[in-house]
Amino acid sequence: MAQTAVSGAALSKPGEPAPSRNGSGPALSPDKLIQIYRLMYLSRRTDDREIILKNQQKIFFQISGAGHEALLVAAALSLRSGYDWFFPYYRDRALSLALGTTVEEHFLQAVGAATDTASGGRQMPSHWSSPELHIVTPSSSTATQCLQAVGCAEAALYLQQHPEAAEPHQGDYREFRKVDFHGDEVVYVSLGDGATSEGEFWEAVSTASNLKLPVLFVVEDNGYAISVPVEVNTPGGNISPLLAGFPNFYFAEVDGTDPLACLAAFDTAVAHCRARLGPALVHGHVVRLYAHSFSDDVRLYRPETERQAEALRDPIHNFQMHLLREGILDAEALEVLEKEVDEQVRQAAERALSAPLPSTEPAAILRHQYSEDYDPTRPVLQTTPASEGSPRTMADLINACLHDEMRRDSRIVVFGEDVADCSREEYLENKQVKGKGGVFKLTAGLQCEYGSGRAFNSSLAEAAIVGRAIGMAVHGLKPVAEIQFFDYIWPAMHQLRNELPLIRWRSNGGFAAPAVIRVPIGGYLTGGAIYHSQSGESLFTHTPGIRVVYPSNALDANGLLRTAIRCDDPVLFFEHKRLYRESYGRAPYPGPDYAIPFGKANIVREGKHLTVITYGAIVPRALQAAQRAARELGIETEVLDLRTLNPYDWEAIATSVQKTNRVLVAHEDMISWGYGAEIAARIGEELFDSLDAPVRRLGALDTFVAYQPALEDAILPQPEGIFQAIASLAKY
Ligand SMILES: Cc1ncc(C[n+]2csc(CCOP(=O)(O)OP(=O)(O)O)c2C)c(N)n1
Ligand SMILES: [Mg+2]
Repeated sequence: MAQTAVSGAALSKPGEPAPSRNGSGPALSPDKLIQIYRLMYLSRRTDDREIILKNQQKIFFQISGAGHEALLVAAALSLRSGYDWFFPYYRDRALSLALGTTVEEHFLQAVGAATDTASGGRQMPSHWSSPELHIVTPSSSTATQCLQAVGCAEAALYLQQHPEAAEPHQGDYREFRKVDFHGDEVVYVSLGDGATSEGEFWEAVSTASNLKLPVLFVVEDNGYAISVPVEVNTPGGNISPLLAGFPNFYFAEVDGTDPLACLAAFDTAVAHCRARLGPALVHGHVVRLYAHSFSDDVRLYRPETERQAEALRDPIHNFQMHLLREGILDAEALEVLEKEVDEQVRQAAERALSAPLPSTEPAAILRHQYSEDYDPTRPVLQTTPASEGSPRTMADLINACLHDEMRRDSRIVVFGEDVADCSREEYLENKQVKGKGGVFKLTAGLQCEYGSGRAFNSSLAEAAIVGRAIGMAVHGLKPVAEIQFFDYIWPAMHQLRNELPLIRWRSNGGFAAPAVIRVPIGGYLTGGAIYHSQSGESLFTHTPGIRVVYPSNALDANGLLRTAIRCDDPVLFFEHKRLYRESYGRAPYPGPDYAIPFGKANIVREGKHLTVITYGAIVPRALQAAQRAARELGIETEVLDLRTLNPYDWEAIATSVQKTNRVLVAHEDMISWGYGAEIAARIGEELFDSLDAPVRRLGALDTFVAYQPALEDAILPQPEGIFQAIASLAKY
């Protein structure tokens, strides 16, 4: 049950600044105060040196944390490096340094060195990443990190309740995904005032509140999002009062240029999260002393007067004055400290400038796109089906695979919209209801068997489903999430395009997010219409870093889902809705270890006159057309079911085309820019000498699927059309 809301009562209310340490908190030692100043100054000098390097064209991008230092040093000092988890914003240089990244590492990323520990020259500067320090590789997308932090915090709670899940295991992804958990870790995530307008921020706050997750949100409010002032982004110009209604939170609004006030707020916020009372949000009012980035000219939208007023709030200058005034440092000691830091920064920059650059060999560039440890295409993964009992549908065998794998691997959690049997557990316990288990019933019984902690309903928020899955996977779990319909995958597109497939590559192998996202897809539903019939797989095969699987029958679905779950890469697993309960392609239960390697096509019909390359719901339709072509025209068609679209089985394609010399690539998705375009182009390029006819393609009309069944029939490819294409190709 939700606990009573914890607002900022313990320290401050939204809209009111937290009291400074100077007033109420325990006094900090002089050493601590000097440490704070040193870190703040180090951060500023690192920015200043980067700006010089950018002016000299020795680095290629610069974005500074100038003005944010006090807030971020305080945050870092309240948390535990390498113990808590961090999803920082690009302004968080001071946090990153305070957690233990080195100035040299900052410069190595700025020059794009091979030895850039965060990304090997792949990510811009100020995108820190460190597996040891638990600084999770960031993208440049504003606010995507919030949902990932939420997922990471969910994993922290899950592991607290299921410590056995952390145990190592040989033979699947677990061999390579060590789980590092403590039971009371806190997850830090920060963002700017502008980024709070992103829906993903609100999805994250909402989920963290609802699930009482140990997430510490930090809003670094510098009053601008590039040139857009805060009142344009935030109704009323202040995010704190807008957030105040979320239950379970600890809120604090602080002067983010005062490190001591910040420290007091963070100490309480972190304690709230660590005690598992819920999330916290610290809203710090900071200043952006430089332009948004090096490419921005602040004079175009901020008058001199405003900039001068802001300069008076420079946290470095003001804290320096504080230390002098309080007698913590005298002018001489201050000069010594600053000289030391200046020299440290100068030397670090010099070393970074002579660092080796990354290899430009394609193999080196492509490294870490996928797991180097676990190859899901290995032929040895293929096992023989046990074939127990009577034939069962694709829906049955996917459900059976989920049951088997959850039994075998306690790191698996299943979630999505409506996937639970029943969120109100008491209805199940009192046997008042049977339970739903998915709109297609693919997840039926999982909650009843494995508990509500392992199979549960998400909120209706697709970005959150995928973003949370990423955060869980980063912290070692194996999320098997569901997007209810492919047609509604789009809110998650940001996470699916810019995040999930990139975690490993952009961190140069430092992090991985081997989540499985199951997605019912496709049409032929008679009345499915525009929003329950969509295809669009090529949008995802065009995104490197994510495996794309698309089975056409029950046995393949079972074996491929098992490989998807056991492998160490993120997988998009498409399930054709029309095939779920089709009589075509049913199979007996193949046993709990049946698996099929990725990238291995299946010849579902042998033939010598031409080849049809296809997948999904076109497989049974192509078979129907091939049988008719044999019967009526004596044409023997070979039908190749690709089964996985990334990777795909080029060897099988080449072998078949070299045998038949004629090829039709057929799919359900629209013809233009579809998956077949790539396959056809490659055949034209590499197998031209084997062809006796132009490569043909067949797909849906270039439009969405209409509701009226006659229109649906006319829009989607039908066996008749495939038959005609076969006949004309054979004649060519
Ligand atoms: C999703 C997304 N949209 C747009 C951008 C381009 N962009 C980069 S930073 C930025 C402004 C961010 O402002 P704020 O969140 O206030 O952070 P600040 O830069 O002020 O620290 C924008 C629009 C982006 N990186 N990501
Ligand atoms: Mg801002």
